[in-house]
Amino acid sequence: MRKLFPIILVCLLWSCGNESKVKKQPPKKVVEVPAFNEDSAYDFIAKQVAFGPRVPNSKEHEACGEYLINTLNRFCDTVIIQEAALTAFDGNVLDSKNIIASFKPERAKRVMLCAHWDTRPFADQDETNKNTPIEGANDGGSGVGVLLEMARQFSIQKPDVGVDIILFDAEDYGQPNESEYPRMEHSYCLGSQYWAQNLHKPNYFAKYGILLDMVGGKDAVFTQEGYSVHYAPQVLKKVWNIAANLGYGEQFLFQKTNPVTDDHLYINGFAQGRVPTIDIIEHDASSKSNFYKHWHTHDDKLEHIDKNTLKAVGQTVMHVVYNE
Ligand code: AHN
Ligand code: ZN
Repeated sequence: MRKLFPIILVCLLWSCGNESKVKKQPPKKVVEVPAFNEDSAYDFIAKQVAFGPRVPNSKEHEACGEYLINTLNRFCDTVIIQEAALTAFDGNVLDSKNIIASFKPERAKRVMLCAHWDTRPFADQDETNKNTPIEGANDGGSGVGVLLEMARQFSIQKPDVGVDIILFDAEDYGQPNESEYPRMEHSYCLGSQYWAQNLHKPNYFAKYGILLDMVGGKDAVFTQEGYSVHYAPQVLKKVWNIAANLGYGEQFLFQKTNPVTDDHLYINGFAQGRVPTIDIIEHDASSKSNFYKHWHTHDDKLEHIDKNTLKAVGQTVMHVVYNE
């Protein structure tokens, strides 16, 4: 005991010293995060699907665009429409609209949340009717549905940080693998490519961005996609840790997978990474594309949308935003 006493004394003093160090730090504010409503998100997807396929230059696309603008105008402080005529791989000139809806547009500290709202004009991954457009409940509808529900929540309780919700157009008019046209590089993501070269505000800046793509599949899992790991590792860690803390560790896997050419690639590529952006996109190791199993087929339908997946993604991203 006589030998141990000085050691115990040193330990006690050391732990007291540590405690006072901890006390000196400002108390971390606790933010009440509202509950993301997956029924509402689902309804926002159903509403889009009801317009029919949202293929650029179609009347369904036009009508859905008008609905999205009106809805975001109800929830957000400002909505900017970025119109562009974009030439696709087949020579068609697509009348496209990037829809940019903001909360606290004057705030310097901001985050960017995005998805694409157009749907694919072909079902080139299907066995039949490869040349007719898909419904795009998951591919197009789900990301937008989750973001509209988040906008509704933000309108009820405003986050401290400024938020920009960007719905990109002309993402999914990319050249099919079997195509008679000459190969065109960068044929996907035309809307986000345009935005990256023509920012909706000069010198636009956000602390980081989160892209949602195919976030409504049943039993979907989200892995750490290659470009997200490369361009925005800290953002990825933050989001995946929050998901795990909320109990969504089964959906958000700490596993790195191959890079995917998606809107975030072009966002990350502009102006030396002004907005480091991750992609939350389903990874299905058992499908041959490694995407959602109904990807670019006529089975990408509302009936395969799962509210549990919408909830996991929506609640996680809401936690990220409200704690910023
Ligand atoms: C490619 O197919 C090259 N990239 C996937 C981007 C995408 C299409 N996401 C949804 N649809
Ligand atoms: Zn697609």
